[in-house]
Amino acid sequence: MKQEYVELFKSKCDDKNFEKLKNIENQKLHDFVAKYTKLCNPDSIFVRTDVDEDADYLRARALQIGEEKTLRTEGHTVHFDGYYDQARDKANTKYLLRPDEVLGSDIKSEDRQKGLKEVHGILENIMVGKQMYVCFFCLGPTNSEFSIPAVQITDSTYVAHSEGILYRRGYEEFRKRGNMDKFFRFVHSAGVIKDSVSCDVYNRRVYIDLEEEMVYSTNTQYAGNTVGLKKLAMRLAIKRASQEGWLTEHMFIMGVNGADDKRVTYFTGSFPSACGKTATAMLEGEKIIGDEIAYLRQVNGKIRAVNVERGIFGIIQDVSEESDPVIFKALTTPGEVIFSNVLIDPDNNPRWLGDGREKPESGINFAGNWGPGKTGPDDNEVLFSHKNARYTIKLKNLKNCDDNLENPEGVEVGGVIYGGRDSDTSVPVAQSFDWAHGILTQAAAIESETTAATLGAEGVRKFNLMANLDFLSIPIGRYIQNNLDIVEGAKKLPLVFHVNYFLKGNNEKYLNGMKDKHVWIKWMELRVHNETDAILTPIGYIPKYEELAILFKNILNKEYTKPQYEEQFKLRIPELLAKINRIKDIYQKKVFDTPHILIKTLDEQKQRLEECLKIYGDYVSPFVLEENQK
Ligand code: SPV
Ligand code: MN
Repeated sequence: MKQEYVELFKSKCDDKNFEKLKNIENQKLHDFVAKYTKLCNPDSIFVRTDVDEDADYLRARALQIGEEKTLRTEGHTVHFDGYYDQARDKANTKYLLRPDEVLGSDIKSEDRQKGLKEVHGILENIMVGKQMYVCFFCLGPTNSEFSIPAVQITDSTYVAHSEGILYRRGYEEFRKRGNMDKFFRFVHSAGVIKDSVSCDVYNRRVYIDLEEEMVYSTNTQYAGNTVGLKKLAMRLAIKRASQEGWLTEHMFIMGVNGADDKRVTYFTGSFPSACGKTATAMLEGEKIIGDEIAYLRQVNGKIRAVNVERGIFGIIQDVSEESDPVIFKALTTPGEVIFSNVLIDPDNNPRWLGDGREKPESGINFAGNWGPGKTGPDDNEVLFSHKNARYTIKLKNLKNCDDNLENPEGVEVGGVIYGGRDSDTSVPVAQSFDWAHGILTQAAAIESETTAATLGAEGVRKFNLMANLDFLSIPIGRYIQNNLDIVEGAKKLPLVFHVNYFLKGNNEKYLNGMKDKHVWIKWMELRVHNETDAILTPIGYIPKYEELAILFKNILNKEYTKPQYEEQFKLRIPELLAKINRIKDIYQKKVFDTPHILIKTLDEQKQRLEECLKIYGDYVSPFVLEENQK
């Protein structure tokens, strides 16, 4: 270590923390920590290694300084984000690009020099009076070709504590790799804190420097903006994956048991925020590996995936004993859980929207003391718990956690699922003709009605290919091409499925129950093993009534009627055509590097639908299509 750094670090660290830094022999790391120590100017530095004692220190410190508070159940704590800091800040999240770099108009960017200057200005002396935490993690399982080491600097105990739950420890990985050059770096400061929350929202920035594989985040605490290893690392990993020929996806990974419980088939699934992604990965009786981000590689002719994380930062709205028994149990029994932006009732228990219990009358939430009719500083009504309230837990504390979570080789992917919030167009489940058809007509065409997971209006239909648009760090066309290329030369390809849990009838009521997704996934599992027939339609294969009726009976003990099936699975051709036109319009007008095959494939689908319309009319019963195939 340079003598200059020895003096600097010794002036901020006690002996133990100094040794921890010194014991990593990596010049680039020391340069990084030194630079931000000088710039941010904390009072002291704590270094998080892989020992439990360090994790315990951060949790205790969060309680000590008030960024978290204890709740009634042992191990449970609560953190509040500021009133205006309840979700990802898309407007202030930008890529720093050189003048000759272009990502496309859908991806926010800023001139690199200008952005670096601005954010370094904001960071100057930002940690005066605070402690700085230097934390080492590993994205993906350790000791794996998927592993990416990462270091986080933050002055937030909540961020450091959350990260410790969500990510694998990486200090030894850094020590082992010595003078490596490639690791992700994150600098975060919550900035000025009042009543334990960030309050300088005008200087909230999330700037991503792809060239240096580094992200800056200031004046925010909300995890989606601050926990470097989550959505910020995802952006860096998308770029790195593109350069190296693998994929970073906004996907869960789950194992689905076969009917005789002798086989497990792994699925990955991409859904925009708050569209049932975690609820799918958590289906009772199945196995979860991850609910959020996956790395995928082709290995020996097969597609394999790992969970980048080892925990869940999940939306807590509508989590009840009835709807999500596994999570509900974890959230109501002792164990390490951080709740954020829920209501704390007078008994010091957390309460959230749709928890299946009687509505609370009073408590404390992100807006202060709460009671019915409460309004916030912007005069909007404040619900007792925020719609984007979250919980943070370790996967291994769940009884359905799959043994392969830490498998350095990941799991073989049998099927890939794409979903969105769509009230009037797509059937509940369909299988694409093949990989390219799925990627181009389903994955690249995801639209979803917006939710509370990002700041801004809700319920607006937004294009969101692979549920990854918010995180793309490469041009859209390039990203689609990478998704096509990953299976090139593969011996066994995953099947591609599309689901829609949000289809509504004429009366605006959902056509499906929350649990029906379990039937769809068991159908997909059978399809992967070629054990069930399907109906060929212009958009792909859909299930047959008889098969679903059996699955509904076996899995949910429910009668599934022909009229229900017909209403859910009828092809809504005018809506399907309108969607193709919307998607084509985006790819032709807004995306500068659309692969030719995309338009061609959409046109073919359009033609099939138009022919179908000519024969059968606007709305086509699945029974009619089936009959015609005989
Ligand atoms: C999402 O919005 O997709 C999330 C939460 O998973 S966040 O970490 O905010 O991105
Ligand atoms: Mn997500």
